[in-house]
Amino acid sequence: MTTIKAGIIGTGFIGPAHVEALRRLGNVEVVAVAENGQALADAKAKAMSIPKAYGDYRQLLADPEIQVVHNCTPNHLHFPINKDILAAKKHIVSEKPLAMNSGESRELVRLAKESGVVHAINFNYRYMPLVQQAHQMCVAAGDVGRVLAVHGSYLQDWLLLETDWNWRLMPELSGDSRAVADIGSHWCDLIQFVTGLKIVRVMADLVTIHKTRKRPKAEVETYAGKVLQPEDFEDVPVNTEDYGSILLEFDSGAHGVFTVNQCAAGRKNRLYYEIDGAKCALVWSQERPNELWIGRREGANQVLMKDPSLLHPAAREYAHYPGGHNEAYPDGPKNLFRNVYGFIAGTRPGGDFATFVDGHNEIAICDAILKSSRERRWVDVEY
Ligand code: NAI
Ligand code: SOE
Repeated sequence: MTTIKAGIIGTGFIGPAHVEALRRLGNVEVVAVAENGQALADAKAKAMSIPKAYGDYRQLLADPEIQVVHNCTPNHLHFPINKDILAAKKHIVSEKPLAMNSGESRELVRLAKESGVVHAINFNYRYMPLVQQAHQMCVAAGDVGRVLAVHGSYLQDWLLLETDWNWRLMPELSGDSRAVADIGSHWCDLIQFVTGLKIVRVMADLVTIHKTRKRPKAEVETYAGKVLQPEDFEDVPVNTEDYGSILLEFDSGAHGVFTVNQCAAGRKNRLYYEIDGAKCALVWSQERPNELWIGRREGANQVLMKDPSLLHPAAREYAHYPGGHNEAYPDGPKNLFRNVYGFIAGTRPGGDFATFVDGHNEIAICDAILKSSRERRWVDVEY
């Protein structure tokens, strides 16, 4: 088996998750990381036993050994760095959201098509076994029947307190939308993937719960282990949404609604959807990823536990362990990267991973949601 060489730009939370997932594939070697400065790059490369460390991502792009580059930097760097990766003619896996607005993401789709490289975006939740099963039940097998309505939510509590702080609270780094762009992006991508339907119109109500937050005056890392005092903070106005509820219309005429909230106590990473079909309903929650609830009118409801022997054949290859041996968050990116690198290696046909087109589609929805919230009316999505 030929080994494919990869480089990772950005090694905060998600960068190391990419490294770990790639290492589990067996045919990929992560040969370099790039960080914001040489000292950080050296420290992260050493911690992960990665041979090369670059203090500027452009050095990584100039490295002829590297075939695939993963962009795991904060949102404002997705557009410029993705552009440079494409110009360097490297295959690319970008973190979401693809860019800061649909003008940028449209441009990236154009450049990706021109460059001829393989392009993918980490909508990781698509690749969990029971999400694939739900997709098969809705789209391929016809088990669910016509989708009548959809609802769901993506709830977290890590920004519940006014003292919670992160770069995602700064629009210049994160974008004009926060909760919708950060987690609503996953929900919209997932519901469209599972149902095979496209969101065409939205009506949004976005709310900033904490209009002012208390930002630590020094880098949060430097406070590790220290109990913060009132004088350690400064008041900062916040303009992006903590909470949003969005009515949806799909291209089939079906309607739906979802809520995002990053101030929902006790909910850690609860991506949840419920699909009401003409034949049955499906419910899946990211916090209980090994269970798929199937609701029926004419018979008993069921909970399908993840077990490869019980899944549709096309979903089975996303489940790597027998029933009762649970698979979860880290397995989503691993399955995605298997599909992407398999396509690059010529061992898979492609068509089974989210691309920059999906990344752009999600941003077009996000732009429409922002417009709808500003203008207090239904808005068509302009893809
Ligand atoms: P983070 O803040 O933990 O990490 C970002 C890293 O990028 C930091 O190590 C920072 O030093 C580095 N960086 C900043 N400027 C850089 C530059 N010029 N060159 C190289 N590195 C640079 O952020 P986190 O949580 O890892 O998020 C990164 C991105 O990944 C975000 O866009 C986020 O939306 C996405 N994400 C996606 C997830 C998923 O499930 N698909 C999960 C978490 C994050
Ligand atoms: C923070 O809200 C975050 O890490 C997002 O950025 C990810 O995309 C999501 O998967 C988990 O939560």
